Amino acid sequence: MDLPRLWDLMTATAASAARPNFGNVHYERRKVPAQPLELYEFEVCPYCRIAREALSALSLDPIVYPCPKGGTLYREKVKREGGRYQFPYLVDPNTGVSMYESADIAEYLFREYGDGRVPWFLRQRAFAVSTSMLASGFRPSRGRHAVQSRQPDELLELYSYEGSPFCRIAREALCELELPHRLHNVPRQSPDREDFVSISGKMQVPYLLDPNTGAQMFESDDIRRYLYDTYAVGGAGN
Ligand SMILES: N[C@@H](CCC(=O)N[C@@H](CS)C(=O)NCC(=O)O)C(=O)O
Repeated sequence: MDLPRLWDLMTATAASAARPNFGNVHYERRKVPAQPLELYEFEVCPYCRIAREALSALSLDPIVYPCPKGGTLYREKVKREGGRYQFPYLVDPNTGVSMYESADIAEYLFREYGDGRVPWFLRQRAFAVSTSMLASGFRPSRGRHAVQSRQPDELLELYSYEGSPFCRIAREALCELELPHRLHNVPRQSPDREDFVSISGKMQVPYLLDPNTGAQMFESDDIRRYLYDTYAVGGAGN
């Protein structure tokens, strides 16, 4: 294993350890949204992590519109519709609700799609924010800044759950390249795991499907390289 890869794995694992297992286990889901939720966010943002953990714990599959710093594709929509650049920003086309504020998003998701009880690791606000900041601190430059990209015609699909260090590496690349994707959350005990395994052949995440090219792959390192080679202007995985 080369040094950059080792460093990636060490820092991504440290980030996961700062929020150990939060969002990695399924919580009761009372219903599945008929139309996908939309999440505007960027990976390194600690508040966005809180929203992603809530979605992951409920095995909800939002369309993620990455909004890294310097991004030109989806940030404007948030400003136009919500009134300011602030992330995370959730849109629920099923109820017509849209909102900022990670705590409100977590509360809304558990009320609308869960059993109404927000897990302690999201409810204890000071704890949630400080440990989420710590997690981001281990990989401060990944999933933060936009890299110029070609946009795919169809949404990419990523199977993931929030606390996996390998999934983080894949999500960072999607974020940096501003690639919108359907994020399929399959935490432990998720009722959606069976369907996932019937598609992928085995229970392993991250798993990327690109309907634009037919590519499908496990392995975070391969996913990052593939995304940069295919979509970064000028190519070149990093
Ligand atoms: N209280 C908000 C704080 C959100 C926040 O400060 N987000 C930062 C990113 S971490 C932001 O939107 N900054 C503006 C920008 O990135 O342009 C929450 O919990 O959602």
